[in-house]
Amino acid sequence: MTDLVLSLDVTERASALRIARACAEDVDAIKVGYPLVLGAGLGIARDLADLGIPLIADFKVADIPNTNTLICDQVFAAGFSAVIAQAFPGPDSVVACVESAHTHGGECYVVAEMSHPGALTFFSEGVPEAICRLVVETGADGIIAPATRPARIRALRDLIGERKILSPGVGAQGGDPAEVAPLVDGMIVGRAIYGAADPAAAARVYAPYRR
Ligand code: NUP
Repeated sequence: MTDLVLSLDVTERASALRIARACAEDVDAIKVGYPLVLGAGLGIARDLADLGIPLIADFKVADIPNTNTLICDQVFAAGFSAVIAQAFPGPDSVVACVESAHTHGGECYVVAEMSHPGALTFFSEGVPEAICRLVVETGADGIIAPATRPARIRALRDLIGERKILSPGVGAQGGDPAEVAPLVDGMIVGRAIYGAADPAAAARVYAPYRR
């Protein structure tokens, strides 16, 4: 039904590689963000990419267009195949990420609505819907939408057509995989897998929901 994306938010290179190798058969992609890159260095991306698993850069890129281009070019040169950007800097900033991604044969996802409780302070009152329109206009490949609010995933799906939805919030944040998996293209799971005593076994819990 959906891809399983492991959010690898550990901070040590050895742990990251051990968990990634253990889970390689049981996940479809690995998402890497600031915790791991700041802890282990950007070279961790090449090490993980060499395992043959697609890598998503969760840097929530949110700057002026020129800086976004510089950031995304580094992301794709490092071995990532997708990048996550924020929409609030505006369409030209998102276009910079999309163009860099597509130039490198990669993808760009845009955060439409975040999964934590406080997200509703600003991701509300039509903002996620406006972001979805921006995603269509800019040619981005998909959105990040909250597994903690399946009704919102359904609402945003109607606005983005064939574009993809990656959804964090299953597991530690309380999202229910049985409810979320049929609604999304990728379910992002972090602590419930990498924090388990046996990460591979924890990843296999999600096997019934994978396509
Ligand atoms: O809205 C978002 N919610 C979220 O949790 C957007 C995200 N990118 N994330 C990320 O997904 C978060 O930073 C973490 O890396 C992962 C979820 O991890 P966990 O709650 O499953 O441990």
